Amino acid sequence: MNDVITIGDAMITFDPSHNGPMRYASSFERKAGGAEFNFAIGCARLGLNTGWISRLGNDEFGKYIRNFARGEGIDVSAVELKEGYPTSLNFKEIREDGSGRTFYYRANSPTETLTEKTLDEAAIRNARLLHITGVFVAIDPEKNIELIKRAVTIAKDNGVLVSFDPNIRLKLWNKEQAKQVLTQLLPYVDIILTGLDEAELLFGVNQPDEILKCCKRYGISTVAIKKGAEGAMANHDNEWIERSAVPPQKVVDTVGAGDGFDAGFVYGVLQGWSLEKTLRFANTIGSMVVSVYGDNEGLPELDDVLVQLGEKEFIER
Ligand code: KDG
Repeated sequence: MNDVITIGDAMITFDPSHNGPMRYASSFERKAGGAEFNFAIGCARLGLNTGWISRLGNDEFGKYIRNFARGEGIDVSAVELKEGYPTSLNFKEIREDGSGRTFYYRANSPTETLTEKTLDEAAIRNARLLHITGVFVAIDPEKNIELIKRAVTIAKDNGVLVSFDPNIRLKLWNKEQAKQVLTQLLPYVDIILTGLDEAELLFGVNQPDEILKCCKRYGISTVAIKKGAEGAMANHDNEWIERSAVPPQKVVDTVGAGDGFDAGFVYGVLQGWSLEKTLRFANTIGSMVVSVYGDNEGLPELDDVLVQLGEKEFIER
């Protein structure tokens, strides 16, 4: 039985060897990324039994990603390699402040072969929490919204918590389409992990109390608002808890910080921690991620977070 299950694609991520416009980057390091994939890695490193439902190309890149996930201890029994669908690619541009742009090559995605019929329903039924994000839906909105609706229905019918990060990627779809499609998922969500801009896109409001009201209308019981360098706030039982960000040692690459926060938040929820403790933990992970190049290399193991929080001694040698 897994603690956590997630559904989504992963891509080969090419990280440039130097910062600046990508057209001038002539050498790249081959890595792997993808929002749900990063989340799964984050959970697994914290010690949660984590499963990932996906499809990759039956090619060298697909095999690399599956091996990578397996090496992280992720249950890949619901990951299949598909002939005729190349594993997707993502070239990154990184700017001096650590922010970046992505250039996707994800047409003909292997996840097109992941359908309601081929969904591993038992993997969802047997988990404690299902994590979904808007990225996977955006790859093929018409098909994937039905697939994810099926997944969250199974979760609800079996008492599995549902966490949702809108993860709006405007390179994959436009705002109107994202809103129209993603709001269909909200009635099934228990925990929303969102940026303010994403909440505004979904709900048309941008003040925390207004966002909370909208979430309540959908029956969402826990709301976490991620504010990047300003930290995060969360609400369960009507009380807002706000925590400033943990200042990172340095900011080199901000991609994946939100996925790390999500993994940390879900970890706290599954441990039954207070919102305060959960936020502090999740913020710490977000800050650790931005200090390391790569979409998931900075995701810490549990002990690393505890050292960072001053709850465990760091022994160098
Ligand atoms: O959240 C980080 C991911 O978005 C990144 O690893 C890859 O751009 C990406 C995507 O769309 O999944």
